Amino acid sequence: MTSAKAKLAPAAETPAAHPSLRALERPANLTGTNAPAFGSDVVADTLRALEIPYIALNPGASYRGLHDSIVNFLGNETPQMLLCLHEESAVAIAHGYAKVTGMAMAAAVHSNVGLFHATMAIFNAWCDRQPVIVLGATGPVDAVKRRPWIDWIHTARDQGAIVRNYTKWDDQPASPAAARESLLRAAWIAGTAPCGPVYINLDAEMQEAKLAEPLAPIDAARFMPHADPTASADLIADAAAMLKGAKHPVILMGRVSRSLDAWNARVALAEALDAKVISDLKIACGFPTDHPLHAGAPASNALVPEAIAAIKAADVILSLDWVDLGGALRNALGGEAPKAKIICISADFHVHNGWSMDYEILPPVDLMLPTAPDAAVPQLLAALGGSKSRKPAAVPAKAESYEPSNTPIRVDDLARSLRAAVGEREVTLTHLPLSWNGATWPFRHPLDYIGSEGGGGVGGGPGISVGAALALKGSGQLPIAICGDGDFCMGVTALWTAVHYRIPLLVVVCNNRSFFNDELHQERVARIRNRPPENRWIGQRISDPDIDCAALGTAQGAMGFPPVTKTADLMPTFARAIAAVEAGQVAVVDVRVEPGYSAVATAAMLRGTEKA
Ligand SMILES: Cc1ncc(C[n+]2csc(CCOP(=O)(O)OP(=O)(O)O)c2C)c(N)n1
Ligand SMILES: [Mg+2]
Repeated sequence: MTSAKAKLAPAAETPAAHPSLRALERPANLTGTNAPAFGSDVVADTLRALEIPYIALNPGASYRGLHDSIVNFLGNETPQMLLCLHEESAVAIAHGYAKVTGMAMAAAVHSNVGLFHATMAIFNAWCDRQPVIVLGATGPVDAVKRRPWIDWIHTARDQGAIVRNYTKWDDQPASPAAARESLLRAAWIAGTAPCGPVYINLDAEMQEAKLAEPLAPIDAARFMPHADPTASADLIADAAAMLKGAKHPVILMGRVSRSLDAWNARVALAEALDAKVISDLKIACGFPTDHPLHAGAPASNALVPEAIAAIKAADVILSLDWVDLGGALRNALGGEAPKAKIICISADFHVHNGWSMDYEILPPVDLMLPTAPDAAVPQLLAALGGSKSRKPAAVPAKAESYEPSNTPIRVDDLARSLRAAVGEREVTLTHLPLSWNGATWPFRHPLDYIGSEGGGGVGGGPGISVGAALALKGSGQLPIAICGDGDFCMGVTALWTAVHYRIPLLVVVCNNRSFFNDELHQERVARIRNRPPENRWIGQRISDPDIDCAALGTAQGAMGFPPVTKTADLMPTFARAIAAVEAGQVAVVDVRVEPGYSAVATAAMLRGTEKA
């Protein structure tokens, strides 16, 4: 199991520490002081001790002390600043970085107002159980030190309250020594499973005051004890015995790491058990989706019929930290209690609270292993006597051939053309739109797909993708974000940060000129009420004028490819865009798709309206 300590790998060893990026925005005429002289120097020094590679930020006077310390005391290195045009993208970038690396980088947001902007992205990271260290500021807390007006409106009694319900921990340290301890604790808590965002609010006065005396040095690594949850040998043995006796076992593939070893262990476990495996596009891929044991396609907003049939037939269900186990059972079985015995591997309950219902339905569980799948799967495999020698499954060719035509574009055409254009390249899908059909793009490696935004907050796609692309820079992996037009328009300015810091990324806008998901909701309500469903588009369509998404990309400095309206034009456009990304650019392709979701997803959203 990875310890919180191991997750804090030196910046130089992370894929993000790319020399071309580090060469940017070098401060001039540094005085070369190496001892912290101000409160904020201590904060900066601690970020360095934690080997935080980047701090994505939008600036503000509340943390001008820290800003100065990072630039002029640290020399803008470890952490290096990544300027963002919106706090939501600053946090989303840190979130995307964590999704790929499993490690926290920092984001800094100004006072209460910057934090207000950051909230949705913090919520997304919270629901996605990803570590992010959010720094903020307030004050001066001492009222006599405040400037008139602005310092007063930007000081709040309990600023952490804005995000306390969807962070793992928050603090407002009152001295440099307390700030150092606070940062160490924050990094440790954020990086200990179940991971999540943390928030530290730094008093402006504390940052700007001269240090009265130097702080005694500390060894940051000693404050990061390994604390990930583990399961006892007895529980592992009980689970192995239940699985061994199963005739129709099913594995629900939930939150797991991006480790290839852990991926291989899950494949070995499924093969040893001959278990059907079910996965979901809400979460990063955890198992090859075209493996013969994978039941149908991964779920988009609904389980596919093969997955439902597998759950119905199951005698033992093993949930590997599946998001919403109770919901999956209800989807498959209606209200019926499952006949299958349920083994749940999850430590998620440690972060459940009374405010956010992201803990979902309370599921029936016959055996609980309160740990993370990455730790338990190899133990289970060993208890089962290792992997079964099984004829390896025939692996289909990487790219299927696809014959385009002159017809309007459906989302499946976009997927097939993009896959064909990508060919043999190693690709990471950093985001997928709600309209995606999981059958169109198989996942065969843990970096093939990093999952959704977590909290269902539309607008997270571009920022998360920039953060993921930052983590992948220089790795040889081609990052591709496929965003709905609604998602893209809300988060597009994150692309400026990617262009500015030379972070290559391909963004494909799946542009149906609508907040289409909600058209289906309006259709549902109209049908139930016996009202005209044809009005579903009003208040939903983003047309007249259509948004020029390529131009929005160009405005951020990206290479914009004007609207593609025919399937025949998709592949050549994607080929040019991929070439641009491989040359180091950010490319945006605006694909005008026909509104519509897959048959399974549409049926799920309109279910129950047939008789009206
Ligand atoms: C911040 C936020 N606002 C609104 C919603 C409600 N919502 C859910 S899906 C959706 C439509 C998103 O549009 P787009 O990204 O274009 O995807 P499409 O549904 O068209 O495929 C909306 C508005 C949300 N989930 N999050
Ligand atoms: Mg749309």
